[in-house]
Amino acid sequence: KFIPSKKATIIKAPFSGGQGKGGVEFGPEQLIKHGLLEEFEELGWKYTIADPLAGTDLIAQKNDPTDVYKNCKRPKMVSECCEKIYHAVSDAHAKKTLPVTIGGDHSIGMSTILAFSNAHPDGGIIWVDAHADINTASTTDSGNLHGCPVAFAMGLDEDNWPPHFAWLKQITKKVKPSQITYIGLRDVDKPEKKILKDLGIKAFSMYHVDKYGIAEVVRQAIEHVADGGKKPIHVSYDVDGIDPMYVVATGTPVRGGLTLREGLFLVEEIVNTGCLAGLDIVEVNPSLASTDTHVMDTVNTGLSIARCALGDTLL
Ligand code: HAR
Ligand code: MN
Ligand code: MN
Ligand code: MN
Repeated sequence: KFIPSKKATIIKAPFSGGQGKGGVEFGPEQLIKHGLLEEFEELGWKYTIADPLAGTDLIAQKNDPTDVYKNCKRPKMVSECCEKIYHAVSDAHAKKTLPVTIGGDHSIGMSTILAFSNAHPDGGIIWVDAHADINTASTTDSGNLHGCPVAFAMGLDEDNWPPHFAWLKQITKKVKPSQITYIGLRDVDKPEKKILKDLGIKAFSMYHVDKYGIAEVVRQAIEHVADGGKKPIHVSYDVDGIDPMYVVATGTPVRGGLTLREGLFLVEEIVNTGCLAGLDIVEVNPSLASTDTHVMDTVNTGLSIARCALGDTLL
């Protein structure tokens, strides 16, 4: 409904500055190596590829010891790269294509959901994750900005932002708390719980998935953010939302997550509304598994999410 023809822009975001571990920058090339582009072709999608971080010296920036601000790690790197990704995703929306942003760590979610909500001010965001990623620049304990993208996109605690985020401050239309909901939460920091409560953000944790079942949870999520399927939907998919038994190769695994089928079913249901208008697949880190089988389990999970999002059905 919101993507008039099957046209996509694949945005490569080989970014790892939002957290400390190496390897997540290889997510895009691994997904492409193992068949991402062929999925688009087989399912009848036309695509172009954007590479907004090409030419950026990501290694030097990641290792720059001076890039800190209070507790925040690498704010300059995160800000500069996220600005580039924001523009690439905004371009994809302007061309009426489906932006599919391939991470990289989840800090880039600040860019994708801001670009989405500026392109679709009435749209809704479903954030699939073990984590809420809504720490502010002040509440983050780890200092890893991949734990903060939702807070940045909402403009929370702007007064304490590292100065590098001037471009983001200038974007006046921020993501509204009523525009987003979560599925899969099970590791939420204490200050994040307070933010979710204070702002009245609707969140479906693993408790809700167990209690009501994934079908009811995703129905309620679509109801909440997209009027039951009348408004555009962006899915920001952190693969650690799915249980580590399926997704080993990710930076911050938390047991007790979605089964593989629950994780795919929710995408299928969102696609069935015809409202999918943006997708991120993040936190695939091929360096964090001890066997090739485990790497491929994780890469294949990312590929399956994409396949579901592109409308693959057996019947
Ligand atoms: N809440 C923790 C922090 O702020 C962990 C955040 C972690 N990780 C992610 N994002 N993979 O979902 O550091
Ligand atoms: Mn995340
Ligand atoms: Mn996570
Ligand atoms: Mn700019």
